[in-house]
Amino acid sequence: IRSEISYVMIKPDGVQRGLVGEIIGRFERKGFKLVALKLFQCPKQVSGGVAVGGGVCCNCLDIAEEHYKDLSSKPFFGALVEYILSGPVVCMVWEGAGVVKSARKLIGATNPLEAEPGTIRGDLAVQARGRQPAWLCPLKWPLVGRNVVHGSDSAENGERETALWFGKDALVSWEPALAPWLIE
Ligand code: DAT
Ligand code: MG
Repeated sequence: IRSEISYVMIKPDGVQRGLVGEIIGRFERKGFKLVALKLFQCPKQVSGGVAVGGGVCCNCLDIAEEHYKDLSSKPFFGALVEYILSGPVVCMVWEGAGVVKSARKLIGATNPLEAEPGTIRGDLAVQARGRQPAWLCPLKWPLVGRNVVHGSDSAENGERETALWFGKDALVSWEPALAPWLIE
């Protein structure tokens, strides 16, 4: 039986800004165990040379919508799902007792302007409130979407999101050599 897992994803803004190493490094230094990792890009859906469905492949759309299903009634849901598929993301799974809550603390508050210094969002992001490109925010909703990283909000969602992005049995089982120096 394995301990708790958190699904952590570096969003397109984090990848584009070259923050992948910085973000992975924070979880690594903390001492959690990396059990899955991939760079993922939604394949563009093209029919007859023309992008269909906003150019986003149906399967990825299902994954992204399922990932954020708790927010499906929000006015920014469409923009959020579109954004998360707009470029490469880094998907990872971190394991350890208490990892879900701890990862959320490392990540910081949803709105980067409110996130404490020392957290990923607090140190590395500002909120995208204000004028947005129309494709990103047709409703002129104040976005907090460019907050560089996602982390599961419960152990159940850690399992659910991991299955969603990685499928079953994707986790690597290994014993870090440093384990006895991290956990008594
Ligand atoms: P978190 O990512 O901190 O778990 P969440 O699950 O409430 O936050 O929301 C998921 C993402 O949706 C969040 O990272 C950015 C976007 N979002 C949340 N609230 C928003 C809002 N009021 N306007 C625009 N985007 C929002
Ligand atoms: Mg969330």
